[in-house]
Formats: sequence, structure tokens, C-alpha cells
Amino acid sequence: MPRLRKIIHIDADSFYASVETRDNPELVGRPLAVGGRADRRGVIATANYAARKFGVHSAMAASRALKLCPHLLIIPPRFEVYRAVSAQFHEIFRDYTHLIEPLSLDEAFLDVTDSEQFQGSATLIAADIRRRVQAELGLTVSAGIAPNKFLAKVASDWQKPDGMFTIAPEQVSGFVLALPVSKINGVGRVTAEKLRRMGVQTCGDLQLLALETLVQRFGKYGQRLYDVARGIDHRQVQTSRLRKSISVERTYAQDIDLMPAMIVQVDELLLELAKRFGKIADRYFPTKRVIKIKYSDFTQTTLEEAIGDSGEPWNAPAVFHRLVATAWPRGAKPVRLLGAGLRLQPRGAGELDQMNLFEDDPLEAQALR
Ligand code: TTP
Ligand code: MG
Repeated sequence: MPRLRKIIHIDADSFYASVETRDNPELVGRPLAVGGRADRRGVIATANYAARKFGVHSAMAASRALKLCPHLLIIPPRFEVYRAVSAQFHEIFRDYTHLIEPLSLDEAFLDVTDSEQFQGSATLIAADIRRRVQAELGLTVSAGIAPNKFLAKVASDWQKPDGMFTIAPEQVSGFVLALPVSKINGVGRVTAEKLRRMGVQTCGDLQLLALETLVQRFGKYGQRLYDVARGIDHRQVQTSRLRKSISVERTYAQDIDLMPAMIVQVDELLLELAKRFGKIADRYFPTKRVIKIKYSDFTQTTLEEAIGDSGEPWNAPAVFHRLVATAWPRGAKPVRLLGAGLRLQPRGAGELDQMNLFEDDPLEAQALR
């Protein structure tokens, strides 16, 4: 049984337009779009909710948007500002987890399975993120909370704008029954129509089709349809930046000057390191062990050693003890900080490619960003 995960999907509400309104309050309440000029065959990037009432939406020609909503105000995008806001979102997210996968400037998945705030309640964490984004950045984001990425993304759309929705693990099977297949990321107009002709409108209907039938009709995507119809999605939240190392360190209230005391501290660091590395061990393997020592006079030294294929576990305490014993005499002064770390390599490139294939969903590929 795989461990239950807690995934949050965050999606800012009418992102570009909301930033523009925030920075120019005179625009509040007006139908507003961000996009290119109608007389230059511009396209709408996004519209606020007042404009959406008139049928204005992303990727629509600006000229058509103005026909639907003649008093629509279309302003040019300020991408630098949106990028800066996006970075601010991520700063807030990082207070809850480092497992963040950005999908675009205004959208991200967060894996908060191991987050400790709010007794680990993902719903309360999401609520807190929404509260802080509002208070600190003056913007609203919607949130979806669920045991996987597919459902979290569906959920963030459920109460949009300025809303949140949780699908608890025990609610999954009931929730998907009535879920229209059009809500599945990747099911566009064509696939939806094909499914409709097969008598399928909801994930409940979709569950009645055999895997072989789906694979026959939809190729590889058939397996995906089979899974998501049941609320199953094993895709991991993938942080975009590859990690090169992981380490833990501690500064001591009192300097340590005896080797046995250092050994005790190193063992503690190893426990913490094992805990942190355990969370990413499915994606990385350690190539080197590293010890860092900062002396009382703030000079420091590090010593690293390749992890051979001796079959010894990476966290073999004896090896780290030897590293400290070798490194310490370089300064031979009391120690104010000790650190233990690992240099990392991502697991097989082939494996990573495969994961990217799963990430590749037709809808995202079509998005006009
Ligand atoms: P979305 O999150 O799809 O849209 P949104 O944030 O404007 O509205 P909401 O989430 O409330 O439905 O996209 C985020 C931003 O990306 C959007 O503000 C503008 C940009 N964008 C484009 O430039 N072109 C597009 O076709 C889409 C869909 C978005
Ligand atoms: Mg959005």
C-alpha cells in the first residue's frame, strides 16, 4: 500500500488581471483584460471575472473580446511584475514545504505530506497560504487539497475564484463518480466528444470501460484515463531544480573540543540527514559523503569522500566518524558547528524521462502561453 500523500494545488485567480487591479485600484470592478491590442491582432492573455461574464476568455482575439464587451479595458502585460509576484508566492510556499512543482507563474503543486504546521492538516495549511497571499501580496489564490495531483488540480477549480476545496481520501471514490470527463486535464473537445460517443460523460461512466478498450481507443493515454477515472494518480510532485546536495548542520551553544562529543553529535546529524534524504531517495542517489567543521574562530573546513560500491550504506556512522577525525586536526580548535551532507545524482536519466512523459499532458502542450 503506497503511503497516503497530501497534495495542494494553488492557482491564482485571473492572475495577470488581478495584479493589474491591485496596482491600480481605480480598475476595481471594471471588466478588464490583459493582452495585445485589438488593432494589432492581439490576443487576450486573461480577463478578470467581470469581463468573463461577457464571455471574454484567454486566447480570444482582442477584437472579438471588444465585440462581446465594448467597454472592456485591455491593458498590455507587465511580465517582469508577474514573475516577481510568482517568486513571492514561492517564498510563502517554502514556509510550508520544499516540495514545490511550478506549472506556470501562477500555479503550483505542493506536497505537504511531511509538513508539520497545523498538526499536518493540508486543508489548514492551504487556508493559511491563501490568507497570507491575501495579506502580504494583496491577491487571491484558489486551492485544491487532495491525495494526488490530478484531484488537487480538479479541486482548486471547484470553488474558484477565491475558494478552496478538499477531497479527503475517503471521499475520492464518491467524488469521481459524477466528475465530468471534461475536467480531466488532457481531455479536450475532441477526446470528450469521442468519449461521449462511447456513452461516457462522467468518470463513473468511464470506470465501466475495460482497460483494453481504453488502450485500443486512446493508446497510451488509455491507461491514464483508466486510472484517473478511479481517482488514481501516482505522479510525484517534482521540484524543478535538481538538487546537487543535501546537508544538515548544527551550531552549538558551547564549543565542542573533544572527539567523543563530536562523534555523538555526528550521529545525531546522521539521523536527521537520513530523515531528510529519505524524502527524496526515490529520485536521487548519494555519490559522496561530506563533513563540515566550523571552528571557534569561524574558520572552516570540509572533507568529502566518494561513496564506493563496497555495499556499505551511505550513512555508515564509522565512515563519517573517520571523516571528522581526519578533518578536525586541520584546524585543531574547538568546534562551533558541525555539518553532515551528501552529494547527489538524480536517478537514471531514463527514469526521469519517463516521468516527464507522464507529465506531458496534451492540454498543457496546447496552452497558449
Ligand atoms: P490561468 O491560471 O489559466 O488563468 P487565470 O489565472 O488568469 O484565471 P483563473 O485561474 O482564475 O481561471 O493562467 C494564468 C495566467 O497565464 C493568466 O493570468 C494569463 C496567462 N495566460 C496566457 O497568457 N494565455 C493563456 O491562454 C492562458 C490560459 C493563461
Ligand atoms: Mg490562475
